[in-house]
Amino acid sequence: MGVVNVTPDSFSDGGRFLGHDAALAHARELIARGADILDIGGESTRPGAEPVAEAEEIARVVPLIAALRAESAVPVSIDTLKPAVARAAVAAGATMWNDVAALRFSPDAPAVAAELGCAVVLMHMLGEPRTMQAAPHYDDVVGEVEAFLLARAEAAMAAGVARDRIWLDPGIGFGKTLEHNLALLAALPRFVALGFPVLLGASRKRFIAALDPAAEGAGDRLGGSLAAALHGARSGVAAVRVHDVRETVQALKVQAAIGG
Ligand code: HH2
Repeated sequence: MGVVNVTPDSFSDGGRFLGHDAALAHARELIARGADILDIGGESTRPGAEPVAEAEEIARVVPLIAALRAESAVPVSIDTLKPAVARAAVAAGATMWNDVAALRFSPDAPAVAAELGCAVVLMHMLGEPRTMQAAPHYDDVVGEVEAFLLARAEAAMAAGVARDRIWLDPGIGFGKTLEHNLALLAALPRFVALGFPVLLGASRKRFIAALDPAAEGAGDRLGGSLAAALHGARSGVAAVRVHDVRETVQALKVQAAIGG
């Protein structure tokens, strides 16, 4: 799963059009480099990121999804907290809702997921993005994340989401210390054993810099990202959410060929 962010505010002169064109070019590149799924997001979930209004988020992601649908069969996932954005994205051709709030952001989220009938990624996050990294605490991080994910899967199914549409994600970096992230990574086989496809998002995350303080910025975390992706694949995860698609595909091919 290749990450495509549509964030026009990251360009000096702003403007939705620049964001759209750059994101479309990036998406095409990720497809050419071997992505099996594209995860498109119009709102950053980084701690301290500015919230984006619903209409603005829709205006960012829908034209991109529609443009991709017109030229490619690659499945598209919409990375959003908001049911209205998921609805608009699915109408434009997305087939997966990646919700880092696991359908908790709004009360109608589970019912909307059921109605849309798309695949749904339920990710664990402690609290909300603004505060999640403020002294996260667990007595048993693996047990608590597992219980949370199973409870969210139950809530989704109770609202009518089909069991075979549900994916789980332990949420690396979302309200976790280095030790929590490492414990969750080590426990991936336990999450896989729950019987739902597991998505792992470890690419370029800060825990890599914590283990390698010499790393210079998020772009200098490729080695750690590849190590995590290979570990995820060996643990049986169904997909890895990554920025460096070409390098990850190559690493996974070599590991698979060796038979590890
Ligand atoms: N991580 C980010 C965003 N969405 N979704 C899932 N299911 N799992 C993840 O681990 C995950 C996710 C990280 O987001 P952000 O820090 O905003 O950066 P980017 O979108 O560039 O990865």
